[in-house]
Parts: sequence; structure tokens; C-alpha cells
Amino acid sequence: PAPWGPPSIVVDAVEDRASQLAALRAGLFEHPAQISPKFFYDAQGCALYSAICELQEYYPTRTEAAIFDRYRGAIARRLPRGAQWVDLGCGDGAKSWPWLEPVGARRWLGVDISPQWLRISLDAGTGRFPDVEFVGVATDFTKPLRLQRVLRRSPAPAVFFYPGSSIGNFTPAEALVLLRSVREHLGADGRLLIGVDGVKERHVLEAAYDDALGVTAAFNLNVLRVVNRELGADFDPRRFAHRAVFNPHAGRIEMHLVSREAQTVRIGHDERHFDDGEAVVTEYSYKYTAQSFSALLRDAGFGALQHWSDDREWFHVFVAAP
Ligand code: AVI
Repeated sequence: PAPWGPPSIVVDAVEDRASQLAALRAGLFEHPAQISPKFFYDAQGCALYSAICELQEYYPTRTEAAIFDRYRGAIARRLPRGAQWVDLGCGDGAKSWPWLEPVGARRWLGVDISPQWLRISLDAGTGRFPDVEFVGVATDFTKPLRLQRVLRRSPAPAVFFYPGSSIGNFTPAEALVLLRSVREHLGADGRLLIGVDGVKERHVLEAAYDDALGVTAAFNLNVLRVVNRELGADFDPRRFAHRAVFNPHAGRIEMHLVSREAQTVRIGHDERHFDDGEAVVTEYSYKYTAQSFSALLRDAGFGALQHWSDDREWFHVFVAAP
């Protein structure tokens, strides 16, 4: 048996469920109303997001995967050997597995808000890599990261892996806070490997977030079911419409749920009126050029940067050193 025993899940209750739900409720009474995208990912939302990643229109997943496949050797040479591989928002862990051998990883740390995802990824990883120690950390990393203790259990340098342009779901100011916090977790030898979606033509971006099959629409509308369940609300998804628009000034896709009519929705013991055409903001997905993302990494205190892109420069992968 492995000397470290079965994989453990460390639950870091940085913010309890009650305060997350209080924030969700408060957001719905703002003008414009807003719902944090972290609420998309219940079991149904995770399944829909997996389906999005397979869509013809949703290029980020496959473009990033092609960059990783093409440059894996070169990228791995920029990363420390024998690392602890920290997968931020690991989901099922599948994006990590092709890296563990090339970097000779000793330890895999999956970080995710969902303990269900952690169980799935830990089961998948331990079956596949018997020589790697597996740890899951259940935490909400929209709050400051606190992984120092679990990282200190091993002397190995850390590689933080943050693929999929998930950084784009934070505003640049929030992204800066997260990147700074990652940087503070890296010793001198640690690295960040991160993928970020590029700025490109409006029609390509908007199709990726408003696909012909309506999968992204279902993903967006599903958050209303999450809200109903969590807050005892009675949103009717049929009375809202999905909208995704590129805002070129802010450099982001904006996803909204637009009220199809004037309506009053019950939220727990209260009521919220929506005008016809009133929008609930559900997600921003920021797009960066290689230059603008380099600047953000430098602001966060990173020094040496390398980057790789696909030929169309639709997606960028960075290795950043402290
Ligand atoms: C998870 N995140 C990077 C996705 C994105 O592209 O911003 C979420 C998503 N929203 C709609 N489609 C995909």
C-alpha cells in the first residue's frame, strides 16, 4: 500500500454555506440583480458545462488542449520536477492527468468547491497513478487561498495549474487578488501554469456563449433552479431568456437572464419584481491579449513569463515564475 494511505479530503470551511446563500440572496435584490457564476455548478450544471466543452462553437477547451498537446514537452521543461501539482477547480481532474508523468509529480492536490467533484477526481487519479499522493481540498477560492498548511506537508515545489480560462470569470481586480495569492503560495521554485482565452472577433465569441443547440442557454437558465432550491424561490426558467453579448470596452462576454415579461418572483419570504426586459447578470468571461494578461501577471508580482498560443492566437497558455 502507498505510504501515505488513502486519499484525504481536507474541508476548509472558509465561508459557511449560510453566508454564501445570504450573498446570493442579496445579489438578487440589487439593481441590476446578479448571481455569482459559482452557483452554476450543481450536478445538472456540471453535466451541462461538460456538454458545452464538446460544442462545435465552444473553442476554448479544445484550443487549449491542442496547445497543451503540442507544447507539453517544452512547457514541462519550464516546471520543477517532482512537484506537488495543485489543480485549482479540478472538476473530474482529467486536465491534470497528462501532466503528472512529464513533470514527475509526487503529489496531486485537487482544489474545488464541490466535495463531489473531489471524490470523483481522487478516485480517478489514485486508480491511475499509484505512486502519487492524492489530496483533495474543498474550498471556495473566490475567497483568499489558504493552502500553506497542506502544501508544507511536503518539501516538493508547487505547480499551480489553472486551465480553461476560469481566471476570466473573475473581474481583472478580483483576478489580481487571486493571482497574488497564488504567487504568495509559491516558494522560489514554484510555478503557475495558466490558460486564458484571447480577444477575438465578436461573432466567434458570441457564438461560443450562445450556441445553436441551446446548451449554454440551458446552463445559464439552470442557475434559476439552483436558486429555487437553495433560497426557496419560485423562478420559472421559461419566463427568462438567455443572452450573451461581447462588451468590447470591458473586454468581456456578459451572460444575462432577461425577464421575458413583467413578473414578481418569490424569494423565501420576500418578493422581487422584474420589469419586462430586465436582466440578471450571471457571468462575465473576460478575454485577454497575450500582452494584457502578461501585464496582469506582472502586476500580481510574477517575474519571468513564458507563453504559448495556437496559430490563430485564440488562446494563451502561460508559465509564470515568482
Ligand atoms: C468556466 N468558464 C471558464 C467558462 C467560460 O467560458 O467563461 C464558463 C462558461 N460559461 C458559458 N460557457 C462556458
